[in-house]
Amino acid sequence: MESLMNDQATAPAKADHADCIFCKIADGQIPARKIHEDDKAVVFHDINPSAPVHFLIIPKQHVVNLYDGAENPELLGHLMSLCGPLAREQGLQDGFKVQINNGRKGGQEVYHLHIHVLGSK
Ligand code: IU
Repeated sequence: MESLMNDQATAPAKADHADCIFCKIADGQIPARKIHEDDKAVVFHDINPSAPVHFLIIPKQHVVNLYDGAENPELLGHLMSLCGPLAREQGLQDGFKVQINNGRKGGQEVYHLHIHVLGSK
């Protein structure tokens, strides 16, 4: 457990998120192809898609990953609840994949929590 928790040390400190690109997408400073926005979340098409449909669900508040996100299960539930309806809206009626990369060994490149939703029509 401790070694897993230590993985978060490779992420920028929570207070250091002024340069976080997903915070900038969330607040509109950087443009993205948004498909949904509400008071807690923003959803946009991945800039470098790995599937015909590939979008990212992010919290508006800066959450690093699922280590950090454990503090806010309600927010995690909200983000997850968006997957199905938005997948359907994007034409993925017959199924889709969900992926969350966490920390250095989890392949996380952007240290602002995001849920990948992937599929083909
Ligand atoms: P990862 O889970 O942190 O490994 O994935 C980051 C994803 O964010 C990756 O699929 C990028 O293509 C995507 N992305 C983006 O959509 N827009 C951006 O401005 C940046 C990364 I930087």
